[in-house]
Amino acid sequence: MTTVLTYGTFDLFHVGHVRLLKRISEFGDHLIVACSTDEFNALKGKKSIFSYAERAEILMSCKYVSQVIPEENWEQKIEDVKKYRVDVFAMGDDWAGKFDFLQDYTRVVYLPRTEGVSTTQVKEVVAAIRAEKKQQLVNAGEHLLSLLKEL
Ligand code: C2G
Repeated sequence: MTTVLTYGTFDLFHVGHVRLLKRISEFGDHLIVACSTDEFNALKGKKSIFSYAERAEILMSCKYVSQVIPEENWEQKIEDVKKYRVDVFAMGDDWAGKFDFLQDYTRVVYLPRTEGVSTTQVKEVVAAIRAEKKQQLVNAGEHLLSLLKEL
């Protein structure tokens, strides 16, 4: 069995995440995703929309993923590589070079990110839609008030 390991928050699961998991799953036959816990996200300065349990459930529903474990700190990677007998550690290339220290323990691969999509962008689109809907309600309310004044 060839085991691949990756780490991430994977909030608002999108096609960038899917394409990364698909590509790294092709390096082996057992892909482990270390999903950032809510507590670790806070350390990363991130607040995810979905909880750790929900993000882990979504990841497990992905056909490329064999196993999900919690990512609780920055320091667990060497231990995880040893514990799970990892053959390939892979991340998107926004992390290129950051985990080269793992080369003493396993193969390290960085793959190109999928451009044009990110969890932050999804949040911004949702926020824009909500703002537009709110403005529509305000406009409708003002229109109603003007009609009432004419009565
Ligand atoms: N990713 C990608 N393309 C995107 C967005 C993300 O390939 N459009 C990749 C990232 O490069 C990363 C993985 O998907 O390898 C997960 O991304 P995030 O959920 O943003 O995870 P991140 O905050 O980078 O956490 O210890 C490592 C950290 O936990 C990584």
